Amino acid sequence: MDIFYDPRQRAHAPAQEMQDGAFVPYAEKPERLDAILAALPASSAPKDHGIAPIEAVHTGAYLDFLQTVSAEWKEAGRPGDALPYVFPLNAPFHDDFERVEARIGRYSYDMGTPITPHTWESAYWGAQTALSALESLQSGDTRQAFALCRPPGHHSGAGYCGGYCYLNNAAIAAEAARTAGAGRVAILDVDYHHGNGTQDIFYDRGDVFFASIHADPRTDYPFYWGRTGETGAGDGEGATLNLPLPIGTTIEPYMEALDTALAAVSRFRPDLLIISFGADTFERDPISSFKLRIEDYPRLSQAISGVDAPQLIVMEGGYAVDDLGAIVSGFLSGFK
Ligand code: Q9C
Ligand code: ZN
Repeated sequence: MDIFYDPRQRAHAPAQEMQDGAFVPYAEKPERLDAILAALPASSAPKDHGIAPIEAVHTGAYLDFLQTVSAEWKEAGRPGDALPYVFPLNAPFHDDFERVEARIGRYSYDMGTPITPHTWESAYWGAQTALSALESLQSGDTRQAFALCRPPGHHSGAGYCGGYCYLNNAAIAAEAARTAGAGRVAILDVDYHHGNGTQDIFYDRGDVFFASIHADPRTDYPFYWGRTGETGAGDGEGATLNLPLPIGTTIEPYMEALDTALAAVSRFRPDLLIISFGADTFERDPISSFKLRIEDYPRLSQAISGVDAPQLIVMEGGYAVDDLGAIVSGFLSGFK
């Protein structure tokens, strides 16, 4: 399997996030990459595919914000990483703010996604990592490729960051594949958390199928997306499938949900399958509550391998740093 990684993804290192009423150390840290890399064979550096494939998914105003808000925060004399505290919710959206606080709330939905002077650089190379892994599949000699992306992407929508995510790597790869001629792309999201950004981006499109297995949003982040009743809209009606599972879920019920998701993916007959892979379904993940074990991960990938399409694996979450190497290498080992 071809593996892609760029060390510039390490530069983004926020100090802390707001959680449950207190600032806590940032869980999505660069050491995650070191732990995964140490368990894998050699990787390739990505090529620079430029900004166009990123602009095909994210709005110009949001991309401008991501590249400038950290400097604006510093110029305003604010301490630490840029972090919002006020959000517009149902207010009218404007772009002419004279306060950095207003601008950052406009493009965020939580207080867990700080922006540092290096966030853009890391997120940019994360997207290029996904695009380069896609390119290796397009050359046709391999059936799977792994993009070791960081920061993760699946909570980021066309015009917002959230949930440690800034650029939606899986969506950027899906859109690039469509542009390059793939008629139908399926995205299977097996991170612990619902992939709300990916769902949002493709919600009204019938050419990109989105299936997600995740913690029930009634009990878990991101809370406001991921119910079974969200099935797509317009041309996309029926092209979104949400399979929420309860706290404490073990491998057997997880496999049942996975079989349901894979049957739907196969019925869609995709030309490409993108897997948003989170290692945070692991039993000792520090912020999550499923009960998958190290030895369960090859079972997931063996089942996913049965889908008749080239497969691009994109790294999302997973925070049990000491176990990440074994989880990811186990997951990759099950692909056939
Ligand atoms: N007490 C990803 O896995 N904070 N993002 C949750 C839990 C946000 C996770 C706090 C979690 C975002 C890519
Ligand atoms: Zn997650």
